[in-house]
Amino acid sequence: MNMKLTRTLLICGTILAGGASAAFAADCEVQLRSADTHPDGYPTVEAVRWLGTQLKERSQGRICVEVFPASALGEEKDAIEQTQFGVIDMVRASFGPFNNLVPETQIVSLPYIFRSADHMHKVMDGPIGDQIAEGFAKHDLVVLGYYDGGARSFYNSQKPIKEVADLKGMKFRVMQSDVFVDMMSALGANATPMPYGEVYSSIQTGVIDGAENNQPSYDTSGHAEVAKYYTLDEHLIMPEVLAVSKLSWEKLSPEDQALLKEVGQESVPVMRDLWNKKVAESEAAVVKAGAEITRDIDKQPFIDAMAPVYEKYVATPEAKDLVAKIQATE
Ligand code: GTR
Repeated sequence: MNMKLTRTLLICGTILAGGASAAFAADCEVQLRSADTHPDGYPTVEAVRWLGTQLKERSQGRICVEVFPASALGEEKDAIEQTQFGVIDMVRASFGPFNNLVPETQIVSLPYIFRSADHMHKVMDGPIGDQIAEGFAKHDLVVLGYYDGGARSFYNSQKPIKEVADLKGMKFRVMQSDVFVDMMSALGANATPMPYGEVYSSIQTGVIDGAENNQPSYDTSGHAEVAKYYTLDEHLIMPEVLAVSKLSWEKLSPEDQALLKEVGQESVPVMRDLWNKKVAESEAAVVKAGAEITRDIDKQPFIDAMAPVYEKYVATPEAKDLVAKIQATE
């Protein structure tokens, strides 16, 4: 175990043993702690809180969930590891930081693999989503549901990006995943993988020129303040996941497992509804904060530039078959 993770585990151990547990109702037999990188009010945070309310009600007050927003339990990648170890019970995260750990998440994280959010929902809510859940299970994570992550686009502090050539030589933060490092080099830019919480100051101090994300993240992280050029190239429509630690899952009775799975599934449309509202709100908020949005770009050259990424990640007959199935999903 690396030093940073050990330290995070220790800090979390202290939080969990002390202050946070006081927030749980005394009569809760089972207390589940859920990590999220986003702040209060963000659709993912509020959807898991909704799940907690349902769970408490439907278990007659026996099972409680407390959401720790704003990376209070560590940055996303560390929170995922701690959930695998059972230090944290639940985690809501993007597929990105899972890519290197759970290879089954890679194909659905490829740039431009989905035509729309609706296409992504249809794929993830069907047999392909179930197959990917088996991949998570191999790493001690039980999938409760797949959330929405909108469409990720580039933003930077230097200039409007109108075509692929504009990205040449620029430095962009990506999530800690090889897929996105390869994506950036295919576009002629440089990738700097780093945790979400370091992006604001890295842009501000010029360590990187920009990053990429959906509008709600661009808005709530404050990145729009330091990187005002946002281009709607929508290179990544990718799923997010709400998962439970296998260790926490196994402590539940089969009836409670079924209840948790049920409310987890029910939280999916709740989240997606909150999401659609938030996207509209955030678009207005970033413009108000001074963002300049480049909307009318020709996406085809961006799609074409991804050919080497597809060659690398869609190399086996199984991977090719999966891509064909995704493309054929209506
Ligand atoms: C957001 C996503 C987060 C996190 C973040 C990032 O869109 O919801 O879970 O992955 O992006 O870029 O690190």
